[in-house]
Amino acid sequence: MTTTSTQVAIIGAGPAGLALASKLDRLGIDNVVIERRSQEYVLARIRAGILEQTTVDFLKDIGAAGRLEQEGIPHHGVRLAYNNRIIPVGLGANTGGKVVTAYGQTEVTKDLCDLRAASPNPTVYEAENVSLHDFDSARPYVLYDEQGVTKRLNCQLIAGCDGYHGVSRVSVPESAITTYEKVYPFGWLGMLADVPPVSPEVLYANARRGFALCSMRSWTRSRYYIQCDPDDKVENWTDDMFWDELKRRLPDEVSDNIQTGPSLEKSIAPLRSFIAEPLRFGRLLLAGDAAHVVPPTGAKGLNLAFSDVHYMSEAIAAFTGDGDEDALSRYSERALARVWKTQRFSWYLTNLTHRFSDDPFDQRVKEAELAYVTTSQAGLQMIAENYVGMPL
Ligand code: RFL
Ligand code: PHB
Repeated sequence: MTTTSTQVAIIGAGPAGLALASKLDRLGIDNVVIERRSQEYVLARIRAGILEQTTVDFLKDIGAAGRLEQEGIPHHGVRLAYNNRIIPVGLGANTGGKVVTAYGQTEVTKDLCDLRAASPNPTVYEAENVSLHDFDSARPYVLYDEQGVTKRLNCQLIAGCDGYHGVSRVSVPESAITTYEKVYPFGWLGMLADVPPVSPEVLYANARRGFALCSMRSWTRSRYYIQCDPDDKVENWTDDMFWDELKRRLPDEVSDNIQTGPSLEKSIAPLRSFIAEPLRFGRLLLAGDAAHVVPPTGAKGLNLAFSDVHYMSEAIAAFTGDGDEDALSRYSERALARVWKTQRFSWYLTNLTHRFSDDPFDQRVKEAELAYVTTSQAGLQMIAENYVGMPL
């Protein structure tokens, strides 16, 4: 077995792990990233599309925003649709000028990988049997297999950035962790197609047949979603079936103008709300989907990963620089305060826009709530403030 050491072992090369690695590079803190999959696999995942300003600022700060500044599309508003009507919700107008930016997670990950490629600190892809040890002591370490050889990485801290299905959170003894979970009785069927987006801003539609969402990756590439059965299979949906169902759920003025075309990708994602508390276990810190999952309504998951990394990098700097142990616990408190508020908004918007049952009463109450929040200044402001993201 070969043994090496670093200051921070980062588990996972998704957006949270790569963003943390680059931030630590800038702070002069040594780190190693250990990822289970290949780089090609990581770069092929199609997920989020909407970045809060704080996420854009973070990417600028670490020097990963060059392409984003050229290609990202600012959205000054978001749209809610119900009962064949579209209600624009001004983001800038209701938040003193804040906006969100359409720029795919795939592109963010590529930019972060390119930045990482120039780092003197290593990234290990296709690491097998990753396991975390002794993080309740001052000498934690990580074991993993690389091309059949077992490696040991000694470190001061472990950052668990390995997503919902990762090894970090489940390494914590059950008695030390509290989890909260809500699994929704539906999923999202997503489709990517090279057709111009029908709506210049993200449109969330509550329809009696179920939720639909119109988004974009560029002015020539659209991303659409429809609520589906969580056990449904992509193979059950031809492109024509998808387009037909999408159109049925959108107001006439949208469906009459939608341009259809062959899908580049289709996938089904389950929806859940999940939080693990705290985010610090001795020398192990959790960030991003490893610690919490939000339903995608509201576009918050990726953004939460970045706000965690912002708080975590401050804590790591205080710990490695000044030996400030308390900073690690403050990380957990600061990050969780923002996570719970964001979790609330994602849950709220999911309830407001999705079909949970066949009961017409439920649907009418949602329509009444939509009528209320979209005609009340306070309601519009609440949606806009949350959509652009809580301040750090
Ligand atoms: P990731 O992206 O899951 O990355 C974790 C990485 O860890 C690796 N890994 C391991 N590595 C080593 N050892 C192990 N044992 C490991 N186990 C796993 C994995 O291979 C992976 O590379 O987590 P991270 O970095 O925390 O990032 C979170 C975001 O990816 C996620 O929150 C967003 O995609 C959520 N999300 C959205 N977020 C937004 O902010 N805006 C959106 O518009 C948005 N839309 C979405 C979404 C998620 C979706 N799906 C598919 C769940 C739309 C969808 C459909
Ligand atoms: C996306 O563009 O993929 C997207 C946009 C808004 C959401 C979720 C996903 O709430």
